Amino acid sequence: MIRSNGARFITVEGVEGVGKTTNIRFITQCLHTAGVSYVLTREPGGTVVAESIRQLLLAKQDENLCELTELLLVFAARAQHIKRVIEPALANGKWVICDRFTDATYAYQGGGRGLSMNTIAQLENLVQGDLRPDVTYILDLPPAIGLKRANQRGELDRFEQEKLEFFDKVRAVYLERAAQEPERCIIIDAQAALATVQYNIGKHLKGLL
Ligand code: Z5A
Repeated sequence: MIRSNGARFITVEGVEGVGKTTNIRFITQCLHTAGVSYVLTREPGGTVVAESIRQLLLAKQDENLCELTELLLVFAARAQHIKRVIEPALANGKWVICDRFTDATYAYQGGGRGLSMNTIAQLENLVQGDLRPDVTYILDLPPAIGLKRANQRGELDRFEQEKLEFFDKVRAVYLERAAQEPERCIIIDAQAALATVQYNIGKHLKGLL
C-alpha cells in the first residue's frame, strides 16, 4: 500500500539468530542518512503494556502456557502496539520499522505450534483491520545455523528452547508466505556474509526511498 503521506510500514522477520537486530540497525542507518523520519519498534512489545506481555511470552514458567493463550497474548500485545505506536506514527508520516509482526504469528503459532491458520487470519482481521506491512524482509537461513548464533548469546528464552523441527516448520511457513506474496515479502539469504546481506537489503530499500 502506498500511503498518501509517504509513510511506509516495514517489518523484518526470520528464525532465531538470523540477524534481524543487526540488519535493522543497518536499515535505520540508511533511513537516517536519507533524512527519513522513522519509528523503530518490535513485537511482541513496543509499548509498556505490550512489553509486559512480551515478558509473559518469553519467560520460562512453572505453569505451561497453553498454545491458544500464547496466540491471544501475541494479538493482545499487537492490538496495544498498533493503537499506541504504529498507527499514530504512520498517520504522522513516519516510517515504522518493526522487528517481527504478524508473519511471525503465522510462522511460530501456525507453523511451529500447529494452530489453525484460519483462526490466525480471523484475529489478524479483528486486530489490524486493513493494516498490513508494505514490505517485509524475510531473512532466511537453515535454523540450525541461526540457533547456533543465538546459543552463543547465553540463556535461552521459552521459544529458543524448542527443538530444531519446530524451527524447520517456522521457516517453512515464512517461505510459503513469501511465495504467496512476492511483492511484499523479500527473501534475503542470511547465510551470506553480513556485507552481502546488507548490500541486498540496501539495494531494495533504495527503491523505496
Ligand atoms: N514471536 C511469536 O512467537 N509470535 C509472534 O507473533 C511474534 C514473536 C511477533 C521473540 O522474538 C520471540 O517472539 C521469537 C518469536 C516469538 N522467538 N524467540 N526467541 P525476538 O525477535 O525478540 O527474538 P529472536 O528471534 O531470538 O531474535 P534475536 O535473538 O534478537 O536474533 P536476531 O536479531 O535475528 O539476530 P542478531 O542478534 O542480529 O544476530 C545474531 C548473531 O549473529 C549476532 O552475533 C550477529 O553478529 C551474528 N550475525 C548476524 N548476521 C550475520 C551474518 N550474515 N553472518 C554471520 N553472523 C551474523
